[in-house]
Amino acid sequence: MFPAVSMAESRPRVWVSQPLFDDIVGRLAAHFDVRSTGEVTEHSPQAIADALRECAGALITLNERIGAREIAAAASLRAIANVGVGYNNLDVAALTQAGIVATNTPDVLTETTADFGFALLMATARRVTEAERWLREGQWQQWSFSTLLGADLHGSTLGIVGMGRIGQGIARRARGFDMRVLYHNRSRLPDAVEQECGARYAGFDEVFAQADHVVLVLPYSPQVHHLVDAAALAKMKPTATLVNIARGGIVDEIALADALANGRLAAAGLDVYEGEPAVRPELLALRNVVLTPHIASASLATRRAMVSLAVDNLIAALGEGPDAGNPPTPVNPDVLAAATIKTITAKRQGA
Ligand code: 8YV
Repeated sequence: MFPAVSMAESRPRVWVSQPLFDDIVGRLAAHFDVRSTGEVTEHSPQAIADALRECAGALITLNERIGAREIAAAASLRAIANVGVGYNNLDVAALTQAGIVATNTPDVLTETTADFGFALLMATARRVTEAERWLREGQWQQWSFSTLLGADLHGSTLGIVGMGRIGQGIARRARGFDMRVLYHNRSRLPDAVEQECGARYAGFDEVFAQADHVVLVLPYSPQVHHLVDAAALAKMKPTATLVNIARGGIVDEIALADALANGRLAAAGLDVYEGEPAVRPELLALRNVVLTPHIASASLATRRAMVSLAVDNLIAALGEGPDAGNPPTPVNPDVLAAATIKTITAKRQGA
């Protein structure tokens, strides 16, 4: 089922869950017996558990959810390298408890994702995709001076919820558009960073009430599930736009579709959905929502950089290569010391 890239049976086995970039993933073959899926595959939890059973490590994407059930029979599993900065597909507590290192791919995607957040914001506020559909449908003959009127970005107030690296990148871009930037975050940023971003800290309610455009860039956790619900949407100006490039579960999509359908919100731009790859029919039916298929980090250079970082992480987390024992971007660094000991022991025992 899994064609082997390398057949060196004595070496630790790793699983690559999806086709990524062969030339980059090929670096794993210098250290490991690599099993890869070969084609884009929707893996069931059982298939993931089966694939992990004999593995020391895995290179996976956001489409693979890995928790206690998937690792239960994976006695030799020591590292999971996620290709993505967000890692809500991983049960980090379960991995940590099992002494398995988890890694992600921050930084390399920051600017590309901020670019896309801005692109989606502009497309949403200025109704770009709706206008293209209108033109292709041959409606230009019906043009009037008030056709497809949108909202300005320049001079408006931008609200950013989640002011990590990507949120800060969006704020820096907003300066070029003379926008006033309010942000809400778990903690307030140092003054110097606020100044560099030209952003002012505000409460969640204030951001939602004052912003002409709100962009969501916060990490998903159960605590922020449906953070943007009917009550939050009701605080927004009816002329406002909402953009989500974080995770679908942060927004109550039914409440959003209702607000968009009933003129309580002007428009939304969504790159992420609660039931990906499914998109709710209520959203698909609306004209005033721009829908993209989770592509915020999808520039060629950045996707390659993400895979490269994930490969570096996996090699190092499994005790190989120049950074053996020190993967560049672990998400549960606490297990690293213990995992290093486990790796050395396993190596000594010839596992
Ligand atoms: C995805 C992302 O990784 O990094 C993240 O957290 O959401 C994206 O960069 C990418 O779209 C592949 O699913």
